[in-house]
Amino acid sequence: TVHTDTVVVGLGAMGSQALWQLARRGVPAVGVEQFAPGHDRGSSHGESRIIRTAYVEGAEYVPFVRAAWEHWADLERASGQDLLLRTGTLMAGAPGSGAVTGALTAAAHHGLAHEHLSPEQARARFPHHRFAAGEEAVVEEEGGVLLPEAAIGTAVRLAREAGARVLTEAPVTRVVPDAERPSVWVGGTEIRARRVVVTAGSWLPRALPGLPDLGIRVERRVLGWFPVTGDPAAHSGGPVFARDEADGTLWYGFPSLDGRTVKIGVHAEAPGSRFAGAQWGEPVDPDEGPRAPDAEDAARLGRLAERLAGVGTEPERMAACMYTMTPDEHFLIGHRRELPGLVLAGGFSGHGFKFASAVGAALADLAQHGRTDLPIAMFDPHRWD
Ligand code: PYC
Repeated sequence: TVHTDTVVVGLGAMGSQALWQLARRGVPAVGVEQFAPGHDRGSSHGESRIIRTAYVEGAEYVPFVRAAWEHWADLERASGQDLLLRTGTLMAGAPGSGAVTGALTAAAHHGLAHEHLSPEQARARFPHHRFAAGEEAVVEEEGGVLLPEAAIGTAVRLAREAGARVLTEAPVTRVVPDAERPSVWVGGTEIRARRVVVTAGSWLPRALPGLPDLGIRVERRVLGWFPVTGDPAAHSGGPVFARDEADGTLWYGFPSLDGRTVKIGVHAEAPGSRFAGAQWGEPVDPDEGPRAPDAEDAARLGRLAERLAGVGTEPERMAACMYTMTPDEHFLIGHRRELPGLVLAGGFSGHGFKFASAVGAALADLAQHGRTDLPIAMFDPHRWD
């Protein structure tokens, strides 16, 4: 039996940050990862993630995303690595669409610097986007691209350097809740701790059989990299973007990071589309992983690539990943009374990565002190009681 203060189960986006936060505070900690940190079998691969501030999913996220910006800067300072490219954000859609009104509402509530562009202004400012008639835009400077694999690798490296023990290729076979001495089993080895943080991504319900059914659902998503055929400067210099189509499709993309390709993906399919599945997207068993991208995915994404100018419509490559959805698409961070001694974070519903730096700090606070000053009340895992 190994003894430590805190075990972190899962070293993806959230767990890697939690482990670093614990280790830098001098807390003896062990991180356990079933694959290798930065792997491509979960929800934290694909080279780029968006960070934005005028939060479309709810103005109440803004204080937390501000904390995340600070913690990302802290990780960059501590590591000497560039992990966040500041590009600004473009949100576009019809007047009254979710992306436009959500961004405007968040900006108004929190006094965020932004511009609201008419369709003519949007066209003139972003000629590398083909907007539909009437599509307007909200632009904010506080947006950018996070590098997920580098962020995870860096946090794990710093955690190790600060004294954390890291077990990789180490599937957890059991997590045993206990108010005083919870434990984690890795094969035949028991790791006993004061607290266990469970950040198992799409595997969260599987890792915690005692967790009641909260309606968590794992879904497939596909990303595509499309060749830049026009002016590479237009696609390299632009902001990250989210576009809300008239049929309800919400898709997103990045400026070119390699000068040759742009990455795009669909966040939410139009309700009722054959891609949307019964309720949301196509369900996935996390142990099997999402189906590999196919010709239908290429055609689906290619139709969106047509809405960019100077970009080919055949993807150079694609990747599949998983979203772990909660019924309200808000996160789960905190305690569950059926799981004493455990702190959990999950259900990031396809928009969590940008918060990982602040989630890590909140999890370290919860593991150490049972509470945090970070604004996570809306993510209470008991909110549906
Ligand atoms: O939260 O910005 C976001 C995002 C982009 C793609 C998926 N989620």
